[in-house]
Amino acid sequence: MNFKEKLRDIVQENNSLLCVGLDIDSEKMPNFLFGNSNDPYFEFNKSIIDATKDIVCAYKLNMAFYEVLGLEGFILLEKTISYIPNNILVILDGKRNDIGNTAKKYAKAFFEILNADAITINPYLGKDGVIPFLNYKDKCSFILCRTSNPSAGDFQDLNFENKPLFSFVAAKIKEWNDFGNCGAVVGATYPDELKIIRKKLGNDIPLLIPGIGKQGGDIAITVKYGTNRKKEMAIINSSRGIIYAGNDDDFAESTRKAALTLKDEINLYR
Ligand code: OMP
Repeated sequence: MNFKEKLRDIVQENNSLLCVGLDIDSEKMPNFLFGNSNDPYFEFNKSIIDATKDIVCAYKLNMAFYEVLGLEGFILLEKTISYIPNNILVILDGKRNDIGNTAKKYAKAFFEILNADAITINPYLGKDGVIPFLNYKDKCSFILCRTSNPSAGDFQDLNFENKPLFSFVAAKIKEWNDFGNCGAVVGATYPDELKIIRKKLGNDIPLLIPGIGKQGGDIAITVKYGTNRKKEMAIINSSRGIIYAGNDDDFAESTRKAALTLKDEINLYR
């Protein structure tokens, strides 16, 4: 089963476009876990997954929060990915890329060694840096198109022939989609840009949309502009706003509540 088939199935099964970001951070996690458990990070991830696995379509693990833990982080990454039920998508967010020969190794590491369903990649090196990822035909590569951060426009909005750079990236994503396995990352914090990109990419390219929750993206507009004609093909991510919803020993219940509220709000506008 390829990525898009798996996405359609889980969106239907859990009736959800919600992706929960497992961006683990000891400064924000419940303190008691560090006193009570000899594997606090895994306990945390396990609790979040158990509490949300019936209401999400994907989990996104941002590599930074695992790499910062060194060897322990890599082991945690593997353990967490293995714990995620097979029907739920695993997105590894590393925003990697390099020359083709090196990109091949990144692609192998993320898709074969860590067994991700999808990854985030940077298009700055052009086509030969992207092809090694796209050669994994059943996986999905979400290509950074218009990011959610305040300085996103420094480069992404630069104008050529009266069009912003991100619209050229969107055109390339469409062009590179020979195997139907390209996706695009577009921040919810820039709805006008989101609208332009969805229109350019059509109905069949999935968007990974972070920027909801802590970064303040509007849910109604995100759903309106980010989904396709069938109100699908958008994976809407929230990390801190969900996983740090509670700090006491009932933190997993708070997380479930926050995830359910967001999932329902997304569905309200579908
Ligand atoms: P919260 O702001 O806590 O919901 O986290 C957002 C997550 O999405 C983090 O892992 C970010 O690194 C990631 N992200 C963005 O916030 N903005 C982007 O434009 C792209 C990403 C990403 O690729 O996921």
